Amino acid sequence: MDILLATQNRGKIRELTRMLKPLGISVVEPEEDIKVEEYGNSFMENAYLKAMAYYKKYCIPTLADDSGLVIPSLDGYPGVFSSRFYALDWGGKEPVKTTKDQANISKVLRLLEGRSDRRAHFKAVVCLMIEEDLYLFAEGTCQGEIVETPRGSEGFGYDPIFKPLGQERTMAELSPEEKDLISHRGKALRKLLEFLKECKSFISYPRASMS
Ligand code: ITT
Repeated sequence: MDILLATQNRGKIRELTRMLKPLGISVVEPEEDIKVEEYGNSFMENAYLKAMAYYKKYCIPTLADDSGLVIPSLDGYPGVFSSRFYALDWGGKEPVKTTKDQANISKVLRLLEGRSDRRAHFKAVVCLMIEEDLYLFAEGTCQGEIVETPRGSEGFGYDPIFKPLGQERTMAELSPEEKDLISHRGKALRKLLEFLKECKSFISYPRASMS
């Protein structure tokens, strides 16, 4: 089975590929940068918009991921704005000194300065579009808190400031395999794949019993 990854984010491509490949699924990376207007108000809406835009171009089963960091004490921000939080007026724009990820992190740390409630969770919604009118969603979350100083160099995005619940290390200090086991993306993807597996055994059951 070939699945197109509907994303331009290298971190997501790395993670999705390493989870899908061992299952015999070959991953197709988009050859061009498809611009998707992510105007949805939820991760689910945006995942659908991305899956649809890429599916229309390639016409093969397409997997999109919309995800982000939710911080209750910041009214749920960065949320669906996670990738461009640094540029939002909300909370004040943050200058990009090195990378956008770095600017996003600096803004979160600035806004949380002096706050005791540092709870946060990552959320991912994956959308597998099999045909234009046949698609599935699955959701995964990972609870944790925001540390005061970034640590670690694995992963991407907000990983250096996110410490998952029950861990002493930040997400960026975990190995790739450790992250996949507990991450929002890992949970959403496994849920989707388990459902597909169950569908397959459900559909093959009557045929098997007839032979
Ligand atoms: P595509 O739309 O092309 O998939 P994107 O990076 O713009 O790429 P999103 O709109 O879903 O994707 O934004 C997700 C952002 O949330 C991402 O850029 C990170 O800043 C953050 N994020 C999501 N998952 C993360 C993870 O596992 N670790 C750290 N940060 C993450």
